[in-house]
Amino acid sequence: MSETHRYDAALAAEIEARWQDHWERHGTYETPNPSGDLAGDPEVVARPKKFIMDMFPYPSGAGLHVGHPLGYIATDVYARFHRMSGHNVLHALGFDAFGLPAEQYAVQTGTHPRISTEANIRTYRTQLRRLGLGYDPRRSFATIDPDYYRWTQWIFLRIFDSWYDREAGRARPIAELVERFESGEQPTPDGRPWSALSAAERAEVLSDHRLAYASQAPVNWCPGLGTVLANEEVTADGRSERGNFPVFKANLRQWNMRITAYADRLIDDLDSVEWPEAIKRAQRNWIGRSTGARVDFPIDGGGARAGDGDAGGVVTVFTTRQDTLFGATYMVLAPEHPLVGDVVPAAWPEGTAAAWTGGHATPAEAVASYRKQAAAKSEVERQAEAKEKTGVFTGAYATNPVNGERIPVFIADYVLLGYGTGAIMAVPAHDSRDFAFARAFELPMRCVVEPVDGRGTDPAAWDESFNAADARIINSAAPGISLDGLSVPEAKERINAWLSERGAGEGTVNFRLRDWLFSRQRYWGEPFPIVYDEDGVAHALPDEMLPLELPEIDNYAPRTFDPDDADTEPETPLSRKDDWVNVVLDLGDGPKRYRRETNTMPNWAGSCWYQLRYLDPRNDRALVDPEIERYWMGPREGMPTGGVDLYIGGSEHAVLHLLYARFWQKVLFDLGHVSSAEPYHKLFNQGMIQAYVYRDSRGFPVPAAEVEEVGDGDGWMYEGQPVKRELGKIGKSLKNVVSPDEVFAAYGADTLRLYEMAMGPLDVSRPWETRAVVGQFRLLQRIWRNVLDEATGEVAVVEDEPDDTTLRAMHKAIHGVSQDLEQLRFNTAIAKITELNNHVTKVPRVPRAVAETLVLLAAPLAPHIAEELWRRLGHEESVVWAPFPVADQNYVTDETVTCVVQVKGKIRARLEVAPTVSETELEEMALAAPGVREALGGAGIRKVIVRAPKLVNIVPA
Ligand code: ANZ
Repeated sequence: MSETHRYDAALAAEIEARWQDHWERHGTYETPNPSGDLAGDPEVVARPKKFIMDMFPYPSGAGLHVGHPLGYIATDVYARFHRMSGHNVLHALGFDAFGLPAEQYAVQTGTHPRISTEANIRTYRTQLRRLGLGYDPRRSFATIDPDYYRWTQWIFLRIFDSWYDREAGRARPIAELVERFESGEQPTPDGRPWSALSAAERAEVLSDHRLAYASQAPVNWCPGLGTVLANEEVTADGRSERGNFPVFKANLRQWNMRITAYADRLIDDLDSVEWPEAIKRAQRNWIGRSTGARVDFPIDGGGARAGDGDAGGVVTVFTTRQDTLFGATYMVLAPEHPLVGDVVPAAWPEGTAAAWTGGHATPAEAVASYRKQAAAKSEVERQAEAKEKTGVFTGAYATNPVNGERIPVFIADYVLLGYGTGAIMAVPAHDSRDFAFARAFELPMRCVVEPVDGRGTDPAAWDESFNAADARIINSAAPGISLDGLSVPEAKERINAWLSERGAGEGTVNFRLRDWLFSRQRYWGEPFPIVYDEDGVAHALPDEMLPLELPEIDNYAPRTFDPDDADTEPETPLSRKDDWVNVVLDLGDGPKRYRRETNTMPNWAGSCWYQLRYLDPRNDRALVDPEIERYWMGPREGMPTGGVDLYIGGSEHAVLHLLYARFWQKVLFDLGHVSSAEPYHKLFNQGMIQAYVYRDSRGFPVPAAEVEEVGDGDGWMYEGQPVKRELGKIGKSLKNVVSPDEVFAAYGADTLRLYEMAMGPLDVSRPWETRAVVGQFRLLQRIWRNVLDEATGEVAVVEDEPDDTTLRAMHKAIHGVSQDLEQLRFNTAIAKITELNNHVTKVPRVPRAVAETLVLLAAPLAPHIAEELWRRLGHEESVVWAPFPVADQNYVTDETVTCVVQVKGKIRARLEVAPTVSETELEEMALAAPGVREALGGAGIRKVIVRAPKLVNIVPA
């Protein structure tokens, strides 16, 4: 104990350490489950639940800086507030611990990634504990724990062992598909009976349906990292998000997750969750649902296979504007489209314009040369709106199915192979890219939609004007079909019907989303619970063989290559451990030789389901007990798809973690393992804490802590040289790291918590200012002094009732702080506490009721000092479980205000009303006032103008 009883850094440190120990010893933050090994107090279980979660951290070697805990403090305040407001609150934190940094560190130092990762986790735990975060310690885990990744592997196997039934709109066990093949209910692809297929053939058929499947396909190969990457991990300019290495398309056999099967539900269920609109939009755009049609165009090019009558003679396009089919005056295939080779004739058709040939002697030469040119560009470059359109004629012609017109077929790089069908019908009159191309190649245009008046002069506005509900189709009639006069939606419908009748296409929905590439050529990830038999058929390990633990190996490094060498192939670290790879196993049909899968799962796997493990962390029979899952996450009023009540994290995970986790949750939901179809009901993105970066004359950052301010605070010096100041991310590379440990030492954790919450609205980025932290420290000192005598340490409150003004100030604060905490407006809540505290400072002797209220209001934000004062005020029970005060509404509203009622501009009544009176209420009161009735004298009323709460103006008829 300090000698004086002044709230200073030493006293804060002593109080904080003492209560942190106390809370730990007493299991203060342990949350009871309704059943199972964490079952607890039924009275607490019976309360409404709140499951409050952070995006869990990756424990990096550098420990926490002051920017990291912003979200953790926010959820902690929210959780404490709800605990005090009568909820059973689940709040826990685990660690997302597989990942590249530990592996790279291992490669450099030879330290096993588990050792460095676990050391980092210990540092994090110490720092988080020092912040006074109220997590249930029994519910923490790391994704690298074999007890945890056992279930990651188990979920992988459930995904592997299921298929998507489109009719039922959900995943089902693959065994049920096998039954359908066996019974003939579902024909095999080549029509043979299921029993006639070999084991390998069956495996191949099933692989086309499994939600986790291995396939040979073009993938993102990053030689510089030695691994393949998911689309979500590749930047718009075709480089790895991590490390910024070039990424190439390579044809490799890899594991994929059939997330595309869920594309519709992933979009539709966004309507059931409370997420920031920007994140919903990012997901919708990433999934990219387009409703349109596929249309078949027969091609007669005279190429190798064209005209044979097989599929080689038909190119299918995807269009969202099938209503403009009559306006298609040429076709474009992506340069890499596999049918290009088939349609190219031996020689240029007679009369081919020189501009179309690119100066080449034959179509084959022209195509080969253009393909090479296109391969050198990234997708973004190819799609750039402003870019001059290039391309070359293939020498082939297609027939427009709707009017029999022959139209030339081009290849051009503005059409991408990976989208739709990789081929388009070009409608230059209504599509600006086609328009630019047609201009460049002097191709005909036909207007088939009448532009809506006043719009449609600028190609940039075409989309709107030619797509408008009042736009009409013109020039679109042929024998047997006419669209003329129809609106755009009507014409689309008519064409869809016509295409289906003729077998020439159909209405369809296209998605931008691709399946999720799920294997990595790394060591530090979950091993796949998959083995291959001698025919190369993949088998699931039986559940009893889980976890399949990562073996110890000598060399953790994935083989990396010259980052620019596309002609390399990945080599996994696990493949070098022969005795692990080649095994004899009994999978139920006797011992046989198998080869293990040597890829590992991507670092996203562990975070796809961790919300479920907090619920029932030690269950070794199931990933979560169904009753416990339903209790914490099941659907309820206002939450039709269930989920976590509040999830706080950064917005950078919009289409990565947040999309993958939703997908896994939905598969588990379909298979009946969970009752919630969405993992996270309410999502909130916190802003970033930035810090000043100081740069020298060469632009290099200098250590921010050693910079001195000069002049009027608008100049800065480092080692005698002037430096420039800007705001930036906190990090080692910018030399502006502020460690929470420094703040703990100077003021304590309660001050740090208050400061971070007071900096501004939670979702806004804000600059860290070490100098400003003391402001919150002073608030705590004043609260302390209002409760205790600093000289004696004795409680200084009196047992008198507060006077009326104090009661009003108190109840107003209770009311405002409760609302603010509920709405995550922590900064304004602190302002209200400050206001009440200032009021109390002016009261000569502080009544106990106000002092206690002040402590309770501050408890979620500054739990240590609150706990200490609460105890000194004589309470035996922890403040953590004390009821949050409830405002008496009688004191919340200001007494009354005077409302003037006028009739024809003359004052006829004065009413004393509540300031919150509603307009209708006020109108009724005004009309009922005797003076008003007299003035009206039975005349009707023409108009009543109400300006609540102060004025009503009545105009008689
Ligand atoms: C004819 C047409 C007329 C089109 C018109 C648009 C406007 P979203 O909405 O993004 O799905 N398209 C189709 N596949 C393509 C590919 N692989 N590469 C480049 N462009 C492609 O866009 C669908 C539209 O983009 C399709 O509709 C097609 O052009 C083009 F007035 O067909 B449209």
